[in-house]
Amino acid sequence: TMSDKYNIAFVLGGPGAGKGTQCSKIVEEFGYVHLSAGDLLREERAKLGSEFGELIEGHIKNGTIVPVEITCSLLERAMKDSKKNEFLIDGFPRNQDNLEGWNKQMGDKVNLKFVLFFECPLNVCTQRCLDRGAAGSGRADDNMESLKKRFNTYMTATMPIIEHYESLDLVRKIDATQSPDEVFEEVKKLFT
Ligand code: UP5
Ligand code: MG
Repeated sequence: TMSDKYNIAFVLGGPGAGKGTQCSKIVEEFGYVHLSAGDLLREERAKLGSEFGELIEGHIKNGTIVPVEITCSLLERAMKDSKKNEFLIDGFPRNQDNLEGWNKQMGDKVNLKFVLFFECPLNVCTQRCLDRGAAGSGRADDNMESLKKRFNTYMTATMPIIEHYESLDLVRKIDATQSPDEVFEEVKKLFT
């Protein structure tokens, strides 16, 4: 039955579209567990003696995508450790390698409810990330040089994944240009 599987929603959208911000609101109101693949990778990178630290750092600075074996294992471990059953998986899957690796490792263990897609134009996303960098985010990729690369990866590698899920009628598209509260009004409708 469905009930012995994890219920998940993937959360996608460009860099700075507001995935993390909206996930926090969903957690508050609907009690999902939020797992940001980027946050898990940054945590893993920061671990003393992590064998993947340098590899992760390189990918994040260049806006390229970490091999799926690493990301998928971090996600599965976090899911197990949480002892919960409902997850928002934020910022994943981002390319074909991610999609195939996930399906192979997790396909039988999850029920994918939908893919929440935050649509936000490049200029708005860029400004949000630059503002966050200027405010001291400490993120190695909140600078113009990394942002150009993040966007390039998003357009060439991640959009095809969104299109794949669109063809399965699983994408729920949200205009992410309004204020966080206004965006959340739209998000809520999908969870109630
Ligand atoms: N903000 C948010 N919503 C706003 C709104 N409605 N109006 C005005 N401002 C708004 O928001 C970004 C900023 O904008 C914040 O300052 C926020 O206050 C403001 P946030 O909610 O953080 O947006 P988010 O979409 O989560 O942006 P993030 O920068 O996290 O997106 P990315 O997708 O670029 O970053 P992520 O952490 O997912 O990935 C980083 C890198 O990790 C990738 O480039 C890649 O190298 C690597 N990675 C992998 O290799 N594999 C993975 O599976 C995942 C990541
Ligand atoms: Mg994020």
